[in-house]
Amino acid sequence: MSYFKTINKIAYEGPLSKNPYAFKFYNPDEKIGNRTMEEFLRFGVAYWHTFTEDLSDPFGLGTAIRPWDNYTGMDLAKARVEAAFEFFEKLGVPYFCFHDVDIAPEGSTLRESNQNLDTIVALIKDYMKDSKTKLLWNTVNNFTHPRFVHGAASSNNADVFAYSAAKVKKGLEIGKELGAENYVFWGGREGYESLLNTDMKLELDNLGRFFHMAVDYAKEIGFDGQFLIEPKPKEPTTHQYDFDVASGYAFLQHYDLHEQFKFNIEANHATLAGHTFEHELRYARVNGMLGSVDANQGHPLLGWDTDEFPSDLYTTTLAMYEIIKNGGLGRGGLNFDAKVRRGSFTPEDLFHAHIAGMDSFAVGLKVAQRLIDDKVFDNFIEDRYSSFKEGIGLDIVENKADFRQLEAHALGLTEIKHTSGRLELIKATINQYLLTIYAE
Ligand code: XUL
Ligand code: CO
Repeated sequence: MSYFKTINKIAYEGPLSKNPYAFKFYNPDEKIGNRTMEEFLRFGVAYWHTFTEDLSDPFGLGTAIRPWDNYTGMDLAKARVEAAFEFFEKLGVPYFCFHDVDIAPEGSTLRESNQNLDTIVALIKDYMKDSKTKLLWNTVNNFTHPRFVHGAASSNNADVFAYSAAKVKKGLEIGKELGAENYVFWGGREGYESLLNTDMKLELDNLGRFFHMAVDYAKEIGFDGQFLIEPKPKEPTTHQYDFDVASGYAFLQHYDLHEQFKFNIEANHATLAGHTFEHELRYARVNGMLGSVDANQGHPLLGWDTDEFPSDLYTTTLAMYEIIKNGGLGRGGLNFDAKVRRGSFTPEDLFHAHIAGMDSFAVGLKVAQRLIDDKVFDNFIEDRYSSFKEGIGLDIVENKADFRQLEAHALGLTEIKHTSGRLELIKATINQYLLTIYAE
C-alpha cells in the first residue's frame, strides 16, 4: 500500500526549477571537496516529528492529517513503519532517528512495552534490508510518561532510576540490532524545577553513574555506536543539567566520561541557552566534542523550542563552516529534529519541509566550502592574532613567559596599537558569497 501516492521520488532539478517536489540546491551526487553532498550532509528524518507527531500544542488539539490516521495500537505502529520507508525512499534520505515510544506504543508493563518494541524493531529491520536508509541514532523517551514526573536518571526515586536504566538497556540492544551509528541522551527531565526540594549533588552523581552503566553495557553487548549528549538549558524542566556544550563538557570531564561521549547539538537548544547555533558547534569542535547535529531553527520572537525546519541560509552557512572545519561529522549527521507548523497539516507539507531543510543546508555547505577555500575568515583571523606569532606573543603561546617578564614588557610600552576587527566588511563578504554562489 502507498501512503504518499501522488508524490514521486524527489529529484534534483537545479536552482531555477519551479517544481515544489524537486530539490533546487541539494544535489546528492555533487562533489564538495572530496565528498558528495549526500556523504557530507548525512541527513536524517526524525521519526517523532514526521510520523508520530499530531501537531498538538499546549493550547490545542492535533491538526495533522495523516494517511495512517485510521489505524490504532500496534496496527498504527506498523502502518507508520511502512509509511516511513516509503517517505525515506521518495526523499532519498540516508538516515532516520527515533525514540522507543515513537515506533511502538508503551504496554501496561515494561515487559509488554519491550515485546511491542521487539515486533516493530523486527519489522524495521526487514524494511532496512531493501532500503538504503540507515539508523543515524536511536534514543529512549524518559520524559513523557508520568513516572518521570521527578526526573529519570536524576529522579529522587530509585525505582525510576532503575526503570530508566531498563529502558536505556533496551535502547542499546535495539541500537545494536539495527546498526545505529550513534546513541543519544537528551535529558528532558534531568534537571530540576526548584532547588528548594532538590539534592543537586546526588542527582548529578547519579546521572554520572547512569552514563557509566550505559557505557559498560554497550561494551558488554558489543554495541559500538557513538554516545552523544544533547544539551538543552530548559523546557520541560526549569533548569536542565546538560545546559549547553560548555556545562555538559565540564560534567563529562568531572565524571570521567569525556572520552566516551560527544555532543549532539541542536540549533534551537543553542538559542534557548542564549547562544548562537554556531557558538555551540564551535565550542564542541575546538574541544574535539562535535558528534552530530539536530538541524532545526527557533523563532526569534519566541522563548521556547519551536523546532522549525531550517530555512535561514546565513545560519546554515555558519553551521556548515564549523562542520567542514571539523572534517565533517564522522558517524554523526544532520537530523531534522523539526516539525511542520501547525497550519501545515497535510502529508505534502512533510515533503516540502524536508526539501526546504535539505536545500538550505546544501546552500550552506556550498557557501561555507567556498568561504573556506578562499580563506575569507582564516586570513582575517590569522592577521588579527599575528601579535602571537613573534616577540612577547610567541613567548606567551610557547609558555615561556611569566608575570615578571610580562610586567617588564608592559612597562616598556609607550603605546598600544590596534587593528580594525572589520566586522561589517566580513558580513558584507558573507552576503556576497551567499548571493553569487550560483551565479557562475
Ligand atoms: C527535545 C529534543 C529531543 C531530542 C531527542 O527538545 O530535541 O527530541 O532530540 O530526545
Ligand atoms: Co533534538
